[in-house]
Formats: sequence, C-alpha cells, structure tokens
Amino acid sequence: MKKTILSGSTVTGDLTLGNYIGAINNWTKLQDEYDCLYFLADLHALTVQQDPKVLKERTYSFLAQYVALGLDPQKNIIFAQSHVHQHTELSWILTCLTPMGNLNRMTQFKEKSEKHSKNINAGLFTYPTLMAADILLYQADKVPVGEDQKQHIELCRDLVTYFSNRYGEGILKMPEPFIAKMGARIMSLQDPSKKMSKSDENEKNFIAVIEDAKKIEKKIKSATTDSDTVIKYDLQNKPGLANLLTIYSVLSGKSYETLEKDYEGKMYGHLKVDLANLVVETLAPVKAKYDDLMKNRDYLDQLFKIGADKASQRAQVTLDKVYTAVGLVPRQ
Ligand code: ATP
Ligand code: LTN
Repeated sequence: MKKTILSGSTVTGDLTLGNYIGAINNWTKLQDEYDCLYFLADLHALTVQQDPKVLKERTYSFLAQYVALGLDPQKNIIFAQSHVHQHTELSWILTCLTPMGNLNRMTQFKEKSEKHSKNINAGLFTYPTLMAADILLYQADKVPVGEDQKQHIELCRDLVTYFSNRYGEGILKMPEPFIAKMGARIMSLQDPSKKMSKSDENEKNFIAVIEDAKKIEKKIKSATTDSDTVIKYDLQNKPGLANLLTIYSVLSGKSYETLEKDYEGKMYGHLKVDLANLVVETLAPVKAKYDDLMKNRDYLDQLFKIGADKASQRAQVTLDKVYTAVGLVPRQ
C-alpha cells in the first residue's frame, strides 16, 4: 500500500517562486511514489477579505498553475476544498476539541491579525482546525509544507491525540510534517528577513510563477544584497545573497560550494544575471502551459469534477467513522 500525502495552498495572490521551491516542486517529485491529494484552499482564503469575482477567477487560475507546474491530474487527486463538504463538517468536530490556548499560540494568527487589523474574524483564529480537518479526512501519512506551516501541523497532531484519548485509537491517523531540507523558507527579495509571500502588497518582494520574463529579470537584479563583493553562502551576514544562492542551488541542482567556486572573483551582478536567466528558463514553459489551460475552462471544470468526486468518496469514509465515534445518530 502506498502512503498518503496531502497538501494545499490558500487561494490568494499568485503562486510564487517560494511556493514552488518550498512546496509544489516537492509535490511533483512525490506523485509516483505516493498516493497524493493536492487541493486549493479556497475556504481558507475567506479568512481574509476577498472580492468574490477575484476569488472565483483565482481558483481557476490556481488549478491551471498547479497543473502547469507539473502536478499530473491522472496521478494525483486535485480538487477545491469547498467542493468537498466533509472538510467543514470535520472541522466543526475538531473545533469543539481545540483548546483556545492552543490557537492563541499560533504565530500565523498573530502575524495575520496584525496585517489585517480591521478584519480579525473568528475564521482567522480557527484556521488551523480547518487545516487539521483537511489532513485528517484523508488519513494522510505525510504533509509536505514549507517551514511556516510546521506549527499548524503540530496542532493537528495534538488534535489527533486529544481525539484518540476521548473517542478511541485508530480513527484518525497521526500525520507527519514533511519539510524539504533546502528551500523550505525562501525569503522576500527586498527584505530577506521575512519570507516570500504571495499576498505581499509590494510585488517587488516576490516572483510569481506566471510572471513575464522582463519583470523576473528586473526583480532579481534589484534584489537586496549587501555591500561586500565576495560570493559566499553566509546566512547570518549576507541573508539576501544567501537567499539568491538557495534559489540558484535548488533550481540548478548545484551545491553552494560549487556555486561559490563558479563565482570566485565574479561580482554579484554576474550572479544575478545568471540567476535571472535560470529562473526565466525554468518558468517559461510553466507560463506557456498555464496560458493554454486558462483558455480551456471546460477542461478545468472537468478536472474540478473528477477531483471532487474522488476526494469526497474518501473523505466520507473518515467522516462516518468520526460521527459514529462522537455519538451522532447516523442519518437514515
Ligand atoms: P500567503 O501570503 O497568502 O499567506 P503564502 O505565500 O505563505 O501565502 P501559502 O498558501 O500559505 O502561501 O503556502 C502554500 C505552500 O507554500 C505551503 O506549503 C507553504 O509552507 C509554502 N510556502 C509559502 N511561502 C513559502 C516560502 N517563502 N518559502 C518556502 N515555502 C513557502
Ligand atoms: N495553511 C496552508 C494551506 C493549507 C494546507 C492545508 C497545507 C490549508 N490546509 C492542509 C497542508 C495541509 C498554507 O500553506 N497557508
């Protein structure tokens, strides 16, 4: 039996190089070896204010971006969270098991409530219980995510323990986070002290995976580095350069040492030009495939339907077990 992998990303902004390197690039490597489910967290997107038209367009766009980035709809179950009603149902059961104190500790909640100080809604606070439902419905063994999501997965694991203590072992599987050794935290291009985020207001901070070549070049050339000239991976003292070297290393498969040797005696400018070319080369076929897919709405709708049908079937098995365990009368 193959192990089950599940992951998703919130439907906000456009997927960035950070999402690609920290998450989706790893997802595509897993699709042959594991039973994989990847979804679009459209319900999670509602925890911050959304324009309904934009959210709808973006959900199609994200599906096209997933497929263009190499997620094969034949090999993986790809679906929208809101198409599988079991997510919100399990989320409620878990919400009733979650101590407020556990949610209060979540750094993402603290960060997002500072950023959206006029809209600190209850959904933003209970976000991790919906995320736990996403994972537990499919009895996922591993959850590939970037570093920033580790805390939410720890909370999900705590919920499995609370649930098992109260209602019995073996109903919900304990998941493991699966965090890549390299590239799990790609930093903002202008401010390498914070992570690259697709909902950043300053678009110079990120590169979208469907961005055009000219913009990519410009953004990499203007990325913040330091006033030194030696090309060396030094996270402490040269965080901007270290970030560029990480992107370079993941995309080229070359180690930091090899890159340092290749650029001995060269300037930061050389590295930036080469890196910009590499990023453009990597993303050009993605953009072409994406543009093609976006012209074919019917095909995207078909993918949504296939994904939702497959995911629902599996989700219902777990939900039935959970409802029975907690003492709800089965619907006749
Ligand atoms: P937002 O800015 O809307 O919060 P985000 O860019 O953080 O979005 P998510 O939807 O939260 O993106 O994340 C999707 C996946 O990408 C998650 O697994 C997350 O850990 C990973 N990820 C996000 N940003 C980065 C980054 N800068 N480096 C590496 N991985 C990342
Ligand atoms: N919160 C995640 C997106 C997400 C997710 C999940 C990731 C929602 N549900 C379940 C893995 C498993 C984020 O990256 N912001």
